Amino acid sequence: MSDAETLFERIIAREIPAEIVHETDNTVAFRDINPQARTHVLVVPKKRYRNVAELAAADPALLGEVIGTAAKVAELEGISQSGYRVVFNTELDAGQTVFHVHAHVLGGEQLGFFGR
Ligand code: D5M
Repeated sequence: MSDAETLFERIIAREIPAEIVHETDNTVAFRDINPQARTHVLVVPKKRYRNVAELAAADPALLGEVIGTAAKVAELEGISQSGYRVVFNTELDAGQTVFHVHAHVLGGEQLGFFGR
């Protein structure tokens, strides 16, 4: 990939601190620095793809692992029964700011509707 590195590679490499809540061979989950819900965790594949579309096209099994890690995080956070949302912001209109694909896992309270 020719794009510049993002800070998530540095979190994965433990070069900058983050509160890591779960890790598998291929994914890392850590708390969002600017939480938008009581529980807000990001799940990233260790291998970098720019966005979820690139990940889905290149490695659907790894996308499955990211979703599986999101579900595991929900269990660990105690929100798998009360409910949670998994979001992939994709490119600029969706507000993607870090171009290393990541799933937002949001929950721990009633979430508002979103769109505009
Ligand atoms: O989401 C990018 C998310 O990344 C955004 O919710 C803030 C979060 N972020 C940014 N820097 C950090 C660090 N250092 N630790 C943890 N979380 C961080 P996007 O979907 O691209 O808008």
